[in-house]
Amino acid sequence: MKLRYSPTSPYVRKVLVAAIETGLDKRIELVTTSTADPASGLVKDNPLGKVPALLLDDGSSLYDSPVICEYLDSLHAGPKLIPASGPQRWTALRRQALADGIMDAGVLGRGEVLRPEGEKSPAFLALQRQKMAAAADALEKEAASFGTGLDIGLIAIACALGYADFRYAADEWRKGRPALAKWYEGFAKRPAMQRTAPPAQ
Ligand SMILES: N[C@@H](CCC(=O)N[C@@H](CS)C(=O)NCC(=O)O)C(=O)O
Repeated sequence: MKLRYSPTSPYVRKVLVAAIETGLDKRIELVTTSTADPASGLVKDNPLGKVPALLLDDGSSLYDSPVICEYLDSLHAGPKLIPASGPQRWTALRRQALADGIMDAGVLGRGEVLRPEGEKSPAFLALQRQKMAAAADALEKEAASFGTGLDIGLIAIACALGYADFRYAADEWRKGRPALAKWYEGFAKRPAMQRTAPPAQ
């Protein structure tokens, strides 16, 4: 398998952490892809022109990150990252959706920051930061129940918070969210998180 990859994408990081945690990373070749470069051929693998996209050995491809994570989870015999049924399944998937929403807002906000002067919308950026803060507040309320577990929801949350550190350090998401900060401190020590940290800026 080949993974269309960018070292700064939080969605790619989620896929990589899932792959490492399930021992599948050795079967995945990383293909560094610039989404801004039409010559990369990305749209042939994902018409939306986004990473991650997973190229399967039969020539087909999968996207987006929740679909890729579910596919990877079907390939191994160990403990599943996506519980098969029951409340645990819906909690894990809801948490993944919330964390992916933090990534969505963060990536949209980042796009706004990079716009040329005169085209920036401070109100749009403020709205995205507000969404990130509201989602982090919701996570703080349930962080005490995260424990030392591992599932797709917790992986996604850690990657979203890692992205907040990477691109929105000035927002200091830990302030006023001690339970979330404590949980993240432990989770971020996992080798899979350490190996996939975004590059220093
Ligand atoms: N919902 C998608 C989001 C993927 C996404 O937005 N990736 C960004 C990189 S962080 C991207 O490729 N952006 C390029 C673009 O939107 O043209 C997923 O979960 O995989």
